[in-house]
Amino acid sequence: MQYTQKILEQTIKKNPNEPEFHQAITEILTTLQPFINEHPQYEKEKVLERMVEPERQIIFRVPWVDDKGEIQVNRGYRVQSNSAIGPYKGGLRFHPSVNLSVIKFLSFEQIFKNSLTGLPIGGGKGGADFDPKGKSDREVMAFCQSFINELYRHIGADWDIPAGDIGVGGREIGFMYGQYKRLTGKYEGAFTGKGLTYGGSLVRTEATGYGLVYMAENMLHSKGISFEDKKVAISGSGNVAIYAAQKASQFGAKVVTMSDSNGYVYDPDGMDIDAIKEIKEKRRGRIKEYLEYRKNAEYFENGLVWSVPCDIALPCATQNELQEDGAKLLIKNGCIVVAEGSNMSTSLEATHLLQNSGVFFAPGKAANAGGVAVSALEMAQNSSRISWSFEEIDCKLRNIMHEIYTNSFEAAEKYGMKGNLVAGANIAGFKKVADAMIQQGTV
Ligand code: NDP
Ligand code: 2IT
Repeated sequence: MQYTQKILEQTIKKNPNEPEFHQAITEILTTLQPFINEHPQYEKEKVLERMVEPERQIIFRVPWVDDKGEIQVNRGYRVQSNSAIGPYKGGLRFHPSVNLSVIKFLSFEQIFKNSLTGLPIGGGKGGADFDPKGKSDREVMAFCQSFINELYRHIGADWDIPAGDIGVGGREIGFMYGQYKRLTGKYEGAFTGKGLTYGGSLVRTEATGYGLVYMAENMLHSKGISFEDKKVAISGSGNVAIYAAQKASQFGAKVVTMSDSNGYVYDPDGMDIDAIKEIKEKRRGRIKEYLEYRKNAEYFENGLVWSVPCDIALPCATQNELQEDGAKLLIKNGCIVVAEGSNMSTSLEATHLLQNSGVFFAPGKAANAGGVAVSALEMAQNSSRISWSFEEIDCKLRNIMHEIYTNSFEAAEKYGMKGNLVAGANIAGFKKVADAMIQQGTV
């Protein structure tokens, strides 16, 4: 049996009931085989056996008091997967669907994503099954403080640097940073995505969405086209979706749809991004409230956002949000490019369907790496106690996305899988981490 297949089967057996983790390792290990065949030292050094086992998994109780005076208990996680090329780096997700499988898949993906950025950051991820929806600011603060009362001992500016993800934005990072500082007495860049008044970086808020559009721009350019006058379908209406929509619109495209977990809106005139920001960033409302802003817009409860015809699809909500039914609709409607804003947006079957139908597809670990890349730039600014301008960071971000595209494209081509950015990103991300692990001995 081939080495990658053997490790895949062993790992699935050893970690039962973790479907998201199984999916993530299946995608990576099945595409690495041609590369690993050419480099037998990885098997000899048991690099895959080591990589699929996180360096450390921390699971903890998070008790807090709600506004009624009742005690609530959530479960917190931090999975520190790999520190071969830098300190653990990755977001925190607060959502009721969070469990060990979800955090392990995100943490595993983060190893390769962070390596692709070309910056010195290892892979980690964390979160809790806490639902910030409908909670008061005080409840969110109480939760965040309790979460940090345990997590603080496992993180630090040179050890593990959390950031945002689903349900964790500027408000939550602020509360967590404040509590970290009280407990440790250290004013250091132990988080990224901080507010601009206390060490945050310009462009971090926009970075994932902008970076996603820069990736799609490279993909379109390879076909001799641009965003100008293209129709773009975006799922989600959170941080990634909003800034992807903003940049795509700036590039002359028309964003025709956005969604949340209740439904999607279709706006034939192109989405009004300021209205979405007002609803989601200020009011913390629902996407259907968009109808108050635009008379031609329509709202579809529980509908499939991928049924809206588009040239470019940018899934920006959550894992497995684009399945075979959605992929078939995109193909039927002539979609040219799909780039994942969310991590593992697409099921394995849907990915293959898109690729086999000639849709140019970019996986999240390449396409959404702009967020963590600017996080690494925030860390660099914090350590040197300086801040760069918006233009400077945006320019670095655009270059990083171009490098990720080129490195992924070339790696795929070199191993006989031209145009397969999934394989290319996995190979390019893997090589640096694997070589660093071997050079550091049995780690
Ligand atoms: P936000 O919490 O800001 O927004 C999430 C959006 O996705 C909301 O519109 C939310 O709708 C929707 N959503 C979340 N879960 C589900 C679900 N189970 N079913 C349907 N819709 C859902 O998160 P982000 O924008 O930060 O993150 C979105 C994705 O991008 C995630 O996969 C994340 O891992 C990934 N990502 C984020 C980065 C970042 O810098 N923030 C960096 C790289 C990747 P609702 O409000 O109804 O829940
Ligand atoms: O999935 C991701 O890359 C993130 N949520 C951002 C991680 C980070 O450390 O900025």
